[in-house]
Amino acid sequence: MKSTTTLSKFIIESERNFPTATGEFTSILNDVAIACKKLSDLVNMGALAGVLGSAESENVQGEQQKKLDIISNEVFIESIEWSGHFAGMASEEMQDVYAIPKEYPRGRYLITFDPLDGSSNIDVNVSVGTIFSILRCPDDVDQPTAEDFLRPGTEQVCGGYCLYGSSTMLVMTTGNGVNGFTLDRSIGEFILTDRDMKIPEDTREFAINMSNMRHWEAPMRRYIDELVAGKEGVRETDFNMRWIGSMVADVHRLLCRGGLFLYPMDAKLSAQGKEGRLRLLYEANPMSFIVEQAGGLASTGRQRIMEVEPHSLHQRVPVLMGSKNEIQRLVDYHQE
Ligand code: P6P
Repeated sequence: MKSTTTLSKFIIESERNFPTATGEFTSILNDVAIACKKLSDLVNMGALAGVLGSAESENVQGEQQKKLDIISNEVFIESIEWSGHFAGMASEEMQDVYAIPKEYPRGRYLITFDPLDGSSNIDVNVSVGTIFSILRCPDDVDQPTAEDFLRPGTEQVCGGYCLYGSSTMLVMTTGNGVNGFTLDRSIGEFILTDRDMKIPEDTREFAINMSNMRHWEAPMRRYIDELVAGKEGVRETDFNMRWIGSMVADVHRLLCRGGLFLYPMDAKLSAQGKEGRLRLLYEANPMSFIVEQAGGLASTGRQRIMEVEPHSLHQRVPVLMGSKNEIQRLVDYHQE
């Protein structure tokens, strides 16, 4: 019988390549995986679990919260706060840093997460996901503040997401490539199914919310106009468009077959005083880590996303990521 590689086996075998590894990362990723399994179950139960619909409340972003937004935030925290691996957490659903309760030991890591990204899709049964990013906590810090989380994406030790789609997939990187694990519900384990994922350098598929077109900056307008012009235009080939409205699903697609995920800056966002649509710490950075490790590029249009120096916990950035040669062309347009 073909041997299957569980997430635990994969991490333990990977850690053997690092003599100084303490095995702590194995335990951390297992705890995150347990949280994702619980969320997968809740999402897949949907209405049957009585978890759909609005929570009649707003999050720190001023966005309508779904019941599942709040529940998934609680599930994620409860699954990992006791482990002794983390010194603090930050979530899209919470204004401030979450301090580890006194009854639990503190650890050497910080985690930021969006517990249920794309939750506006949950009521219409479209794929949603969890995104997480892990940093080392500064050695001399016992009670981390927001300041301790404001580190560029290049300092991440792990970036990952769990996609609750037709199957539940956990995809992550620790800086040595990207690997995907599919949840085998019969044994409750994530099994390695996509080893060393690579993004094709070229693509004919892009994902963007076209309804914002009139608000885009000129370089973005030019780039998308050229794609839409297809064979009759300067690109002399046709392109295809997809937009699920769930970052985890749209990014997973480009990771599997190439493509672009684009949420550029636009005049509507700047009129609202926002620096972009998507959040840097727990959406753009972990996804950029994954995309770059898979051979793609991730840019704001003006700089590498992972080199943005954060100034606040919930700050937003423009996000242009995916197949290397297309993102490079788009960045070149922004530099002209
Ligand atoms: P729009 C979901 O709310 C999200 O944060 C991402 O997952 C998704 O890509 C984007 O917003 C969708 O934005 O403007 O199309 O609703």
